[in-house]
Amino acid sequence: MPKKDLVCPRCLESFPVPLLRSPIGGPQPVPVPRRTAWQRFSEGRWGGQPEPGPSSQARAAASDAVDAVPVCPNGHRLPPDYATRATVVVGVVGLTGASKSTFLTVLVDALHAGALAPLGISVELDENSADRFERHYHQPLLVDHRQLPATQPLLAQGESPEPLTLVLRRTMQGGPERAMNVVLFDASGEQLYRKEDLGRFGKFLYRADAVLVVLSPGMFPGLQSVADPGEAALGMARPTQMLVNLADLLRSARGLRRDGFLQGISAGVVLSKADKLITRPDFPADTLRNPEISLAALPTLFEDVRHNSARLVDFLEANGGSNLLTTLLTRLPDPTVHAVSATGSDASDGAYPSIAPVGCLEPLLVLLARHGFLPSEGLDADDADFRAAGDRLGR
Ligand SMILES: Nc1nc2c(ncn2[C@@H]2O[C@H](COP(=O)(O)OP(=O)(O)OP(=O)(O)O)[C@@H](O)[C@H]2O)c(=O)[nH]1
Ligand SMILES: [Mg+2]
Ligand SMILES: [Zn+2]
Repeated sequence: MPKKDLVCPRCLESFPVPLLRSPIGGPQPVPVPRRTAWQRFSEGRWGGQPEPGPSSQARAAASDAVDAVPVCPNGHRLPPDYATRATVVVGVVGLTGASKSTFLTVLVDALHAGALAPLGISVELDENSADRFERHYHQPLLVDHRQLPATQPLLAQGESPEPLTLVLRRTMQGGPERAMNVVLFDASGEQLYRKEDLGRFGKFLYRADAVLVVLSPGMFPGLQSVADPGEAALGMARPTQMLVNLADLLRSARGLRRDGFLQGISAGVVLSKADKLITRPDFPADTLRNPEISLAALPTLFEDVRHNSARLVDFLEANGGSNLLTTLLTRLPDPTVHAVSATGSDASDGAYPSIAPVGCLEPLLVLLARHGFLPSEGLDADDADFRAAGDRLGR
């Protein structure tokens, strides 16, 4: 299999090898051999001793090369060691006002605060993302408790959605450390609906290894009593068209036919703002939860995910979402549906009294399992059937 291209965590451009930018010159596309650890060690120790071999000019050039920074073709500096880790690019998609930015904010905040520590996973935000995350997401929502503004659409050519990059590190007991880049990007809703905008935005979705589709309950005909202003008027045709466009785009990016299997792509569905649904008698309220997280409990957690996902599909179908759900389930690879509340409650007058996220981690845990970063036992129907059979046999 050909080696996967790298992807820039700033502009999502993909490229085979990083360019090297010297601190004094422009990009230099030829990789320059680095000095060995031994050379650096010995020079520092016995500096001033002219080494036999390269001229002083050649040494100066080599020294520039050491200081050269790896960059993408657009000149964005790559985070340290970025190219040595596998990267999963996650597109968070959904119509305007679905809760994409709000969900992303509480998710990244929880990860950064150590939510995956019980699984032996540490999470770091790369330097550039950390700054943007603080100013545009964390401070307004989680410190000031204000509603986030609508995400700006990408208008100009060359603009990119400015993703947030996380580095996940997992230390297996006694085993080698494994690390992965997770690049999350937030999409302005309207650009996933209109065909001409999808062309511009599609450039980024082309590169997605995972999609998290965020659906607001208010757009389902049976759930209009919980709609936010403007939501109920959207109707079901738009979100359905958005999913058809998205599925077509993911396939055409991989040269697949319309019904081709999307190998290596994972899909999760977030039923957002589920705090507004818990008082409805037909809503399976226990699907909105913060489950205990541990390696030992993961298989059970994933079995619950599958079970709850089926119940949420039934709930949404009964509330007028049949076409949309059919589109989702037939065009995206094996999606799981999750009840999520990013804030725990509605905002009033633009502010939240408090913020208590529920269910935000679950879609990410499934994503990590689908991309091989966590064991996936329990996620596939076969696993569960096998276990059930084992239980019946008294094993
Ligand atoms: N009750 C409740 N309301 C929420 C929740 N998450 C978001 N909302 C509401 O939905 C609004 C829109 O959320 P955003 O996160 O800005 O939506 P978005 O998908 O990023 O929208 P665009 O940027 O326009 O594409 C928020 O301002 C809140 O009023 C939630 O978990 N519970
Ligand atoms: Mg937004
Ligand atoms: Zn770039």
